[in-house]
Amino acid sequence: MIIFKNIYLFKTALILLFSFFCFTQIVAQNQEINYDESKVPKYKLPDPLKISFFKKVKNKKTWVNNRRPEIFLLFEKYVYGKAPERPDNMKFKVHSIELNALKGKAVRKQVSVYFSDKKDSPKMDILIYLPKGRSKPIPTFLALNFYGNHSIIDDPGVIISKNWMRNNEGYGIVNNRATEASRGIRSSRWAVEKILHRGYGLATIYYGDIDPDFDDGFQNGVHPLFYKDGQTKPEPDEWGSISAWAWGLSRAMDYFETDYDIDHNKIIVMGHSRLGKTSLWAGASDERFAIVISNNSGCGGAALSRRAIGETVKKINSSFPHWFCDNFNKFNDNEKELPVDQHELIALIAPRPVYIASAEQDRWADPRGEFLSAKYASPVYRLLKTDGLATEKMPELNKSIQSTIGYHIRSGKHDVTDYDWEQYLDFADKHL
Ligand code: GTR
Repeated sequence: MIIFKNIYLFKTALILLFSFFCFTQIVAQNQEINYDESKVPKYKLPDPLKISFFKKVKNKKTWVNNRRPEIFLLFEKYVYGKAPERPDNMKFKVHSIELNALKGKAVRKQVSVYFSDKKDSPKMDILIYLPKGRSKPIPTFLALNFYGNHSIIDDPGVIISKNWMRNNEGYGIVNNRATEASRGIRSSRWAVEKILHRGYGLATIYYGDIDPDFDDGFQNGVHPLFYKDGQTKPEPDEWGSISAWAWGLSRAMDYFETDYDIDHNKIIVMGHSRLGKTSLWAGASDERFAIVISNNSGCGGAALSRRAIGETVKKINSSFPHWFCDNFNKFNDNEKELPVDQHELIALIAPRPVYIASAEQDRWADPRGEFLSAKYASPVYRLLKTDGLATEKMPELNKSIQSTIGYHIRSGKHDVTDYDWEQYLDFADKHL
């Protein structure tokens, strides 16, 4: 009886001890997240226009031939990871063309891109809407989506994605698969009619077609296609999921180059949140994209890493170990050692127009850090004879800056709204 009692007490003590340990861990984790501007560590950003300690980049030639490649390689090696070239045996298949989609307002195409010629090759499906009755190739927005092509609009003609998807009962996603109930569930984020009405096309791809967004040690998605003999996961400087999603955007661009209805010289790559990080990396790594748009991209996107406010490098690497390359872990709680910061990612897009959008309540993404990246990329844009960002101070809410680096901070939360799309359409009108 005494022994029984002691074991019982021992167990209770263990449970209490364990609960206390978990509690302190949670408190410690929450304390790590800083939202207080006065607690941002003192930081010094790498200068995109300094080639070494002594040498300044003074002209376009040195930027293009020396400094830009240097910065690009650093991002590739330490942040996103190196992606392979376009596969030689890639195939496109146009499945359907509907000339009277959306009550006769649009042409709808659905195209598959097969990443290899193997029978069970991974593929991605591109859904394309183009305004009707245009005689010239159409400038087109390209954006990845989170819940399948069928989720962006309630159009019964869109093929329902069959791939793995994060469960979400409210969105009709059951057992990690989309259902009929998923049609149009994300339509509030896609101003399809507005885009078409303004004379632009819209192309979208489910990002999970390229790499499903969970950490499986890179066994699914496109990664295994490129493993060398005996390789089972990417090397520390090879592509994580963001780099793979960006690579997929470039493969869509390969298709656009073959489609005469689409103006492949006027492709605007846009993305929200993790897909905003992706659109920036796509724009930096593939200069065929004419305009790049980042909507609320935050840490690892437009926000400066060294500010360590809201989401930090350590936090993002522990929540999403598959997004960046393994080398990025070296900078957990150690942002000052990063050989680059995110203003240089924006600079890699120069002189092409880039638009960065923040949301007031999206403090996790550090709106101020997103603005500062735009600002500190400006010297490179100016060196390349554009106006860069035409303001020194963060603009007031809902006021769009439409210089070659565009920026706004909208009221409201982490989201994509019609207001955001209206600014992007004006920006495209102005700069294309
Ligand atoms: C969050 C993540 C952010 C952002 C966001 C999203 O959980 O911390 O970096 O990417 O997800 O993509 O919706």
